[in-house]
Amino acid sequence: MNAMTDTGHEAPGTMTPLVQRPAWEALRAHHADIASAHLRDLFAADLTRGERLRAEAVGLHLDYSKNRVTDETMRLLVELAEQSGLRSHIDAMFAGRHINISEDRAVLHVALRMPAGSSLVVDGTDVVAEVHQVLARMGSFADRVRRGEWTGHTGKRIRNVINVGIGGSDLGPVMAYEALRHYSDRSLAMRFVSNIDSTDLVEATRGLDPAETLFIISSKTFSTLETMTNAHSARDWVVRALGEDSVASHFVAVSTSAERVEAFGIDSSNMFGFWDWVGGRYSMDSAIGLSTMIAVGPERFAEMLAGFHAMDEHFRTAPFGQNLPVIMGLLAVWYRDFFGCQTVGVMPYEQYLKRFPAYLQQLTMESNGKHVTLTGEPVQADTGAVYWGEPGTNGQHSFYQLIHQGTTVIPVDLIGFAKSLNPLGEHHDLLSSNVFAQAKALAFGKTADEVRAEGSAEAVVPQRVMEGNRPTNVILAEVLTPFRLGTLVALYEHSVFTQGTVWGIDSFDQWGVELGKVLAKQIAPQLLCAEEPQLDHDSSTNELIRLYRRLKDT
Ligand code: G6Q
Repeated sequence: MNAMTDTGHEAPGTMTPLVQRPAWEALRAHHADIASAHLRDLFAADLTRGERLRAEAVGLHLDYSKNRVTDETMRLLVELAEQSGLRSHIDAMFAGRHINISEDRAVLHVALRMPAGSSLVVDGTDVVAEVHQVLARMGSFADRVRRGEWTGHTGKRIRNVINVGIGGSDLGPVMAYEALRHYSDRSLAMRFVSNIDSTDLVEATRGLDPAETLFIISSKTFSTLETMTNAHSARDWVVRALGEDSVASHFVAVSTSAERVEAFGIDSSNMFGFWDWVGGRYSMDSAIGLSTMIAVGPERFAEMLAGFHAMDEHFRTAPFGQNLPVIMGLLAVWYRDFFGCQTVGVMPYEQYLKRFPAYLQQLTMESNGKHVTLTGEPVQADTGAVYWGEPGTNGQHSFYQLIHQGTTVIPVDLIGFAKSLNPLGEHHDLLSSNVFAQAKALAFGKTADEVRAEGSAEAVVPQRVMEGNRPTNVILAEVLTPFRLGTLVALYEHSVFTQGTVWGIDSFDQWGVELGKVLAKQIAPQLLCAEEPQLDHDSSTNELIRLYRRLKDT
């Protein structure tokens, strides 16, 4: 038994290095055996494979039979999870230990969705009680806006709500708003401003009446350059039209810093707080979700939280071999490290999930794009893959060609629903037929003999052959609801956690984004100043700055 620290991690130096874990070594040997096995043969040799290699939890069905695995692979992957301390790491997260080592913080997004009345005491404080106090304040505020009781400075009803935030304070709110648009109050226009590019704010406010517009300034730190620049410009836009004392009626804040919120001019009674144990990319179900709650109402928001919590409980308690996030996380490790796959495609066959891939990019890549372990050693295997995707069927008419016939293997998650929220003729069955068709085509392809049997000219047989053996997960559920969205996001959150635990990295810091920010702060004055600045960057950066200054002065 390895020694544990109070962070819930194996004590530094006591965890067997990744590549020396017996399961890793066994997987390496096993991979050599099955790497060339074709899904056609695996299915032909095992008629119940498609009935067996599947799992279900809280209404999400995962068919992972079209992956390049056997029962033995799955057994070894589960062993790898065990030998990587996944069980104790899960327990440590749920107990509020400081598993975000490099920032010395607890990682408790799971507390954001614990039901009222439950309790999680961290450092002497019941965080669940605090969460529900904030939820109650958000709920009454959201209701007042939705009922027209919260009015603007001139007494007009609020018709437009603009969330100003970036990264974790934007991608979750945008994704959730789009995903739950069906359930939203259509009399409210919801918009989102993130980019420091002024076009974003200018286009978002174009044609709007400031007297009917409410800004939610969403920033954990309330110091992020993009958000604060946009917030000040938004404030100017309101004040120009309605006067200085209109700010209180048109601005609310979501932040952990009451001091900075007040310095901006927003009364702290109009601030909704959260805590440093909520990472930005894990914050859509904290007060950062205020725009979501205004759009769909507190009851729907609570349903979404219940979905998150249901998946949390599944992840916390289910045996690894039947645990959806664990299975998906382990498969991700299998492809990344043993097949060398560099990217993963996520294709929702649900138009409302059009921003889900963009949301997942941050969740997966900011979390697991790490090069050292928790103890600062170079990580011994490749970490986080590039996640990307588009809704189906659109992607089929653009980039799927490369997935089918390119020279690189791209594992794909296909997400489908049995019911449409907007049934119209045969649309939905036609859409869904593509989910199953793509999974089948990717797995089984088309052999040269099959191409010839179709009467193809011999000269183009090679072009028309589809190799197949392209892995997919098919995730299927009944219909997209707030509850379902919660389960889906939590599925990927915990898959990321599983991968990060195997790699022994800190999935909850993001030091890699700092350097660029610091350099931009140094360069900005050199672009803004009237006099030609003294430049001491590398010759390329110097030249680019000079060129930019010349071009902007022409
Ligand atoms: C997420 C990151 C990052 C963060 C943004 C916005 O995990 O920390 O994307 O969410 O930089 O930060 P603020 O909310 O502090 O403005």
